[in-house]
Amino acid sequence: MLSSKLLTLVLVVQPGRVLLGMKKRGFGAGKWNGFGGKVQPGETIEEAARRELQEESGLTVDALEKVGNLKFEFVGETELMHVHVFRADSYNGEPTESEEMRPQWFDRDQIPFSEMWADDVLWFPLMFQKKKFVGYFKFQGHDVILSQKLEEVEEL
Ligand code: 6U4
Repeated sequence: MLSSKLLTLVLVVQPGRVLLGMKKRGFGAGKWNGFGGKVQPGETIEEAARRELQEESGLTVDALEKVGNLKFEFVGETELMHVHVFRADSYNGEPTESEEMRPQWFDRDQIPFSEMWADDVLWFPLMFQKKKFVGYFKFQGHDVILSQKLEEVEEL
């Protein structure tokens, strides 16, 4: 049986652009990604999403919209990663580099997918269209997807 670990991921979206962070250390270091991390005991998933966004980018948000539910299996690992994906369309503060992430705005037609997790190119278009989605990706290492399932859903 695979156990699973709860994580969050927040994409801050503005007309024509999205904020990503270069992960400087830890899991996924060297990749551009949204902001997020592990849900701590005693906090809700949304509280964790807000906390991680603030810690890693310096931003706070009023509204977070839940857009995706993604599960990742890594060959050889016994723990699944269950990532709750949120989108924020407005924010407070200025993006600020943290020990973990270096934030940068990217135009929507210049997203650095080749330097991101391989699944992102598949679900970012749904996220931009405010569609909801669920997915399962089986990774070999950190760059190769061996099998995948991704579908749009009405409700999460
Ligand atoms: P700490 O607690 O800082 O040591 P760390 O090992 O750096 O944790 P953490 O908590 O930053 O990891 O969580 C990993 C982040 O990467 C979460 O926001 C989820 C995200 N993530 C993991 N796999 C992903 C994938 N395949 N695609 C994606 N995001 C992924 O877009």
